[in-house]
Amino acid sequence: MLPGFVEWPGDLAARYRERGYWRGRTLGASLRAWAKERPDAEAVVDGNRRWTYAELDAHADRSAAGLHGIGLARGDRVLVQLPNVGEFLPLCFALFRLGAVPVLALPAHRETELVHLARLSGAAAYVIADTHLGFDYRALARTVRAQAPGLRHVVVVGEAEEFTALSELDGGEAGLDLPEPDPADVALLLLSGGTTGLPKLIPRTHDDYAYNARASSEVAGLSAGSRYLVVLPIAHNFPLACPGAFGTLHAGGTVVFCPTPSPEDAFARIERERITVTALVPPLALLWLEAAEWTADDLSSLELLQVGGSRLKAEAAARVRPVLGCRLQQVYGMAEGLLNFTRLDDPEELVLDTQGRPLAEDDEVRLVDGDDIEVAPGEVGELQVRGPYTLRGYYRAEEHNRGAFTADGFYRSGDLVRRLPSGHLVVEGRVKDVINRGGEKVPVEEVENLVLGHPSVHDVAIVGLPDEALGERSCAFVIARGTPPTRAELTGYLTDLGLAAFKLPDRIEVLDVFPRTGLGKVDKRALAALVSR
Ligand code: OOB
Repeated sequence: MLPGFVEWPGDLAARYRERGYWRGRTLGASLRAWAKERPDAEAVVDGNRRWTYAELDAHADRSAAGLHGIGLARGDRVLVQLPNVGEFLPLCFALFRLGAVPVLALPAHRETELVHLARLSGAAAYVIADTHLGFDYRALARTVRAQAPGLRHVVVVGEAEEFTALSELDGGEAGLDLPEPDPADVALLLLSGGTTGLPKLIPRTHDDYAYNARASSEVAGLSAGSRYLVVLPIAHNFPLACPGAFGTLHAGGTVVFCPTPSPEDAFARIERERITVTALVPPLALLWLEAAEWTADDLSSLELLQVGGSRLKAEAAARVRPVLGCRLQQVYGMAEGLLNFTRLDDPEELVLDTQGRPLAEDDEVRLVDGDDIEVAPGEVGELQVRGPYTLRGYYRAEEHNRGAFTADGFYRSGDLVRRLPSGHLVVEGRVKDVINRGGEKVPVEEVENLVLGHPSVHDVAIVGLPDEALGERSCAFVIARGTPPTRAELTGYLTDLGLAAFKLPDRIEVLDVFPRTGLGKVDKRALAALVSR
């Protein structure tokens, strides 16, 4: 097993196998089986490029051979930072077949995150696109490599400059006979939304992630006729496997990549590719609902819209069917594992007003108070969970894990949740300090620490403020040292440090002192109230 991976205890692992959650098949072998079943069916579409299942399978083999050729081997970690491009899939399956472990960074991440991820994962290689939406990832790779010398290779989709082109690695023979990785071992590392400081790494095994994709595919009603549009960044758990790309391939359907989430790009593809299903975060769903009112594009092929990542308001939920002409499925999930879905046959009020119920019968969900005691039925409590696809520990984070899990192995989600008699959950808030900016998670402590480095900042407290479009927006309350910094100065400073744009404070307020709680902690509630007044 990958050193640093926290395994499930033996009795639970045995139960998950016995009950058919874990089937002992790697993700690489799954693709082999799908390709055997339907070699000529369309698997992947990116613009005018199309791969059948057989082509995807062969492409993954060639990439595996090429990556093996530059010295990548079982257990190596590979930092992957790609936008929504078709190459993402053959690359991932190539790594799965090698037993190398992709670490899935988001395209929005910059120097701060990438250096941290490269060092924490000990990655041997870094895969990027040449440019995307005007940003040159090769320049980023140069900076990252200078600070993370463990990165032996930079592999580029597109124009490689001094680095290695992925197409060059793909060009060889596929006839490599690789030993099959252990299905119980780590297949990939996902990024946490971030609670304290920089992102943590979430190990997902072949067994658990295959279940995640398969069961999600069933609960979303996917079939061989399904055509899934990848709108959210493919590195995120939701479009990757809930059911996303992997769940669509499991069902025998077609995965279509969309380069940006704009209604223009997406609607054109929905019409042209007869898209049946996609997944959005609430702010995008709102944008699509607006745009759909006037679009000339034909969206009639859409059957299902999944929305998750942050709380969808009931009023917006109610507009999905009348405006987009498709069903809504709310999804409350986390990269750490647990997924909740509203079911396709749920009564309307549950679909509109709840965030769904757990995917697996063996998802053990409990709602607790501050002393870890279960709250009374119907009361709000912090959600704790353990189950067949929920992690037992972050990768290489022994100390953090002591606080993030209970003694009996439940993950403390930090979400405040209420349970209805039907088992459906309603997300009411959070106990952890994260701003949920329309599904993008801003780890407050990380940003505060960086802001504190600015010469004109004496102290800072970052708070989420309610926002009509995004749900929450970030406001940095600053106590200045000398002349207070403007927002432009501060965001310029943070951008130069290499911070992702979505983490930049949306607003700056300068104060002389912070309100404090009885314990002397900065009173963030009072800060938020200052602005709303
Ligand atoms: C998804 O995953 P992450 O890891 O980016 O974020 C997880 C956190 C949850 O703990 C919760 O705080 C929030 O995002 N969240 C929601 C929500 N879905 C996620 N809060 C309210 N309502 C919802 N529907 O965001 C994610 C992963 C897989 C599928 C869907 C979303």
